[in-house]
Amino acid sequence: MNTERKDTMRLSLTSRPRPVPSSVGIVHLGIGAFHRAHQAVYTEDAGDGWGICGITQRSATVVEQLGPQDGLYSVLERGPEGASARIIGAVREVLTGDATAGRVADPAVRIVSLTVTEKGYRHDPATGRLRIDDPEIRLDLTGREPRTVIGRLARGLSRREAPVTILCCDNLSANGATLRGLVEEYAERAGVKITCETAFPSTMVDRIVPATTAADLDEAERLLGVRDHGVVVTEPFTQWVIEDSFAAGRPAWDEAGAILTGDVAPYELMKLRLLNGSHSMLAYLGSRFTYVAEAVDVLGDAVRRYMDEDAGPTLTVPDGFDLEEYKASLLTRFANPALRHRTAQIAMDGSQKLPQRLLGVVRDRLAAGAEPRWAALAVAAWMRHVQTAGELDDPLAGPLREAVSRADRPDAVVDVLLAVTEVFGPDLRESRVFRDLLVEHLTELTSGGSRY
Ligand code: CS2
Repeated sequence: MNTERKDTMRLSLTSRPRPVPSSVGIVHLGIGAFHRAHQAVYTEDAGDGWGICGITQRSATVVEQLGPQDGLYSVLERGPEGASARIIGAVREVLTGDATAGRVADPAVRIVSLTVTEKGYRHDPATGRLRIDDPEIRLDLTGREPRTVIGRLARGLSRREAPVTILCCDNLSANGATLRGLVEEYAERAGVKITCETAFPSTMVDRIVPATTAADLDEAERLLGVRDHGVVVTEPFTQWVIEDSFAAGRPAWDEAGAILTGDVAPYELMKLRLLNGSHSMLAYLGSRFTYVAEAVDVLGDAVRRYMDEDAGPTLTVPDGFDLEEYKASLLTRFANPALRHRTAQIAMDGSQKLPQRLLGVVRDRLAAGAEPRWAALAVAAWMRHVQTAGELDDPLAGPLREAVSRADRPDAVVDVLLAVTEVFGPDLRESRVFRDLLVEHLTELTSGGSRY
């Protein structure tokens, strides 16, 4: 970033008018902390002048934080050896969701990227298909000005002619193809025609980004000498694997360390099942701990066995990739004591996360005639969480709570939850092996007799 923009930040974040965005080639939907600590940093490091217009789909806080700072913010990296901070200038504009369709239609925009979290897609997590019974999707389909991400995206695409790449950066299986399917299904149902050329490459994104705390704001101020209201905090590690299939060019993200490849699937499966699967296991089995680093200290062995015995055998390892070293590095990353990543942050939205993190592992192991003992332990811990969490933060909280209210004994809880097909599909409740493992684990977790 040039010195002049950095000085703008020092000048603070006062009330200078925002410069007219001249080089916005990327519109990003969902400009939360993850995007700012990940794709925006790669875009900055690519150094070839692409700017980002960030659009928040939910809270307007980020507009209040970054608007007066000309889009500038700092990334605070916390490693075991200490912290460092840098200012990022790739974000040129920050807008609220109602601007989405207009900006997606803008011919100067060549990439529309997304981090809207799993539930932001309003899809059925087990099948990846659009939930047409979702109340907001239903309303969008009545022809109102769309308010869902998919509705807004489809509306914007239908208004453009120039080619564009839609780049999904959320933790979903086959995220590019899944997003294409959702947009096409929506467009068909809404009677909207999309005629521009589009590409939907898949990506694997990885960087742990806990919610920013007051202590992080203070630490960044100490390091930078300026108060930044938009600090994001993260670990030193970062990884981005992108399918190299773009309709209208891209930044030189490879120059910034991203891996551009023909096939993202092996990386994606590895990351979803090993990192995210272990994360969810730690969050539910370790819900008595506030932070992941504390949970992994006690539950590291169980996580390791999940990786070695259940997830590992289901993976195709990319050529030249060292799986043992990857698994070990995950445990080291989770144990980073400086990161203060809350287990509760990961426990959110379990219904949307379980299928691609744990249930694919379960299916593959069952098909191979094996018992997915550790994956089942993680799923049973989620069931216990559904039963006992004071407030269940999940888009399916209503049906899940209603289901467990009809059951008391562990075997009954397992049966009512396995019947939630949005999560388990129609097939998993048919597996005697899986059901028995769940009942065994949930019985132990309920009686307090579990080693975990
Ligand atoms: C986490 C992820 O909150 C969660 O569910 O598992 O956000 C995780 O930290 C990232 O995917 C790491 O790349």
